[in-house]
Amino acid sequence: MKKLLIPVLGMALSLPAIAQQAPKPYGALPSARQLKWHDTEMYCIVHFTPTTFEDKEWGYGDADPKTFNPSNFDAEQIIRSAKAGGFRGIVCVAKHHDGFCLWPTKTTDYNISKSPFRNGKGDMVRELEQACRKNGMKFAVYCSPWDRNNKDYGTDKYLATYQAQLRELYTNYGPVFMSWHDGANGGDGYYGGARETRKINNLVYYDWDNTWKITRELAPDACIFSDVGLDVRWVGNERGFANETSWATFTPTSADGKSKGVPGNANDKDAPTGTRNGKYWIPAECDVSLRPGWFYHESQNNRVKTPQQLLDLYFKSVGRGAALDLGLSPDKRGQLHDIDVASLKGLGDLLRKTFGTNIAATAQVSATGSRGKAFPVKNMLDNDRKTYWASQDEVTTPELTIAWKKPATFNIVGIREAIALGQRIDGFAIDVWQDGQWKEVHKGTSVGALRLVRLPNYYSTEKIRLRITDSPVAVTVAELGVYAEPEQLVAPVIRRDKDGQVTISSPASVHAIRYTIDGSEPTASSAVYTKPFELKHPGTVKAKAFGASGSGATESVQFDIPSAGWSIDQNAAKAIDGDPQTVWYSPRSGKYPHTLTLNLGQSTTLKGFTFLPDGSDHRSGTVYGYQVWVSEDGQNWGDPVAEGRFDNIQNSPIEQRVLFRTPKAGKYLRFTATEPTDSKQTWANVAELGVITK
Ligand code: FUL
Ligand code: CA
Repeated sequence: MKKLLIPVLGMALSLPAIAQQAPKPYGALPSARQLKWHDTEMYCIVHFTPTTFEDKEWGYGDADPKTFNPSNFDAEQIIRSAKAGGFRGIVCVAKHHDGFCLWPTKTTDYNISKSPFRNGKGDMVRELEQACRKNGMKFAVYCSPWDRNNKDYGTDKYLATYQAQLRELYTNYGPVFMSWHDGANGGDGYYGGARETRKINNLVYYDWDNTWKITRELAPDACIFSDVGLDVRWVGNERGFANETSWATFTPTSADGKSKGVPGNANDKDAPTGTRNGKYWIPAECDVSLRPGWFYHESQNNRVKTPQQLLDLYFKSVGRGAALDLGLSPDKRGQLHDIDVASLKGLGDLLRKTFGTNIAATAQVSATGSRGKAFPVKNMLDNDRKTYWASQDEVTTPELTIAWKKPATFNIVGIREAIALGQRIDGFAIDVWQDGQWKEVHKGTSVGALRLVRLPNYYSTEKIRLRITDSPVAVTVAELGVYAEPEQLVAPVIRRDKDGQVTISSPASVHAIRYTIDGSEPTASSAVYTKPFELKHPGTVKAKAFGASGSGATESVQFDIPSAGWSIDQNAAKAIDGDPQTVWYSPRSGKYPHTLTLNLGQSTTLKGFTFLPDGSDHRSGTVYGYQVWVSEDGQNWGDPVAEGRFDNIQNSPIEQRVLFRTPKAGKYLRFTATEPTDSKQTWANVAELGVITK
């Protein structure tokens, strides 16, 4: 099928019909090296340096090289685990901010030859590179510009060292598919014993124009990654997703928009979306770690992302035309922990089961406004991104219909544009044929390299329609996919807002969610959830996913009175808005204790209180010790009604329910955080504060 392009071009020359010619390219276009990068889609970045042995995230640059002593480093174990997860490449952190080089560099003594690893004869960059080549994985390098060990950091001399390090890496370990340039820059460090803070002007210090000339010269196939490209942009967060609308084109600038952007000083806030009709083709990479940190910490073994969480990130990165760069953290042995290995394998299995069969391939596909025989609909179903269907020049809102003889069940639609001709589509809609008519089930925007639409429900239907609703020029579709994700009967998520509206959703597509509000277990005859409902009094909502193959785990949430009509001091509205995702943080400069006073609007007999901490990976200032008082007038508080510690809240940041010694009536509740789980974090966070009346 790859040969198809050649006869197409031949025909275009021999036939007079203009319709047989390829559509004219539109806007900024990808280079050949970027097209190859788009094919890669998912890769991993590996952090393993003396910092691992210090249990830190940012080494200071003063660790003794002798501490870098993995007991059983195994590059193959790392690479094969990544491959089992469906990943196609590895970015090797050859030098992190601590300055320690994992290869025997000539540029500094602070390198692997001074460590006990392989008796000072080791080269970890080489071992990872060879394991990649052997296993058919692409290889790339990360070399931190910021170097907290180098005594010359901040001077021109260091720039020459950094450039020499890049030369060594490109020359000795190439070809590399990416060169990864971190924006983190300047600050305190060891700096050869100076132990001081060094600041650089990141707009000029690294002379990026000339530094990247070295990349182009010695690693012509490498996509340069940084906050500003040149080839691939940082998505602007380390949470692993692009915006739902995410353009591959981008116009980078400095943070203030006044000059040319550089790594560490760029318009990162625009990066999740990119720039429609931007100056350059600079698609996004979404970097996120498998664990909370980029480095291994034993204390985070229970916070490894699950296969389902990773699949969700896949949809929000790769499925939005970007790439997923997942951080892997070898432990002190120099291998991935069993939990990490299992999670990767779990993701790979889910991806294979979901995308292994394109249901559209067995369908009758038809299109309106087709360009002609040289761009047939079958080009969308040949699993080849270079061949494509196209519309006539004047047809900018074509429709594609996918029809089966017997109803097919699906929950995912995938669309790829022929991106070599630019990003063209501005909007699209998906319709499903139901009860003798079309029903719109989704509306979308950008497509580009890939748009995966994961619908909240499965549909069984004889036909689906993809309508392109907006495009400035003729449309191209390189691939069209319809898939059914293996049903994952995961527990639903139950939320109630401050006014008492209950919403139930499922993290994965489901056939139906059934629920109860009387505390009983949901069964196949319980009510099907279709839209939010009201629950203004205390009660327990239980919900469960029901599918073709049985039912999943029950989620149960006990609600008390809703927080409508409550008020709180310290600008802490986020602590009583009913939304666990919004979190009040006390000022970082503050000190314990931290106190919040809640006004319930009317006197109520209180039996206890509930406390929810920030549950995100980026949480800090988790409250450990507390005291609570109740008062009628907000003046006279008496003795505390509860005091103690939230056990294990650091590792398990779930809702805490505490009953008072004896119930007490009052209009006001005062919550005092008396100590944090980590004494260095002198601030407090509160995601939700509530009361128990029942
Ligand atoms: C960040 C660095 O500061 C982290 O330590 C990590 O290397 C990540 C991939 O990039 O900016
Ligand atoms: Ca194709």
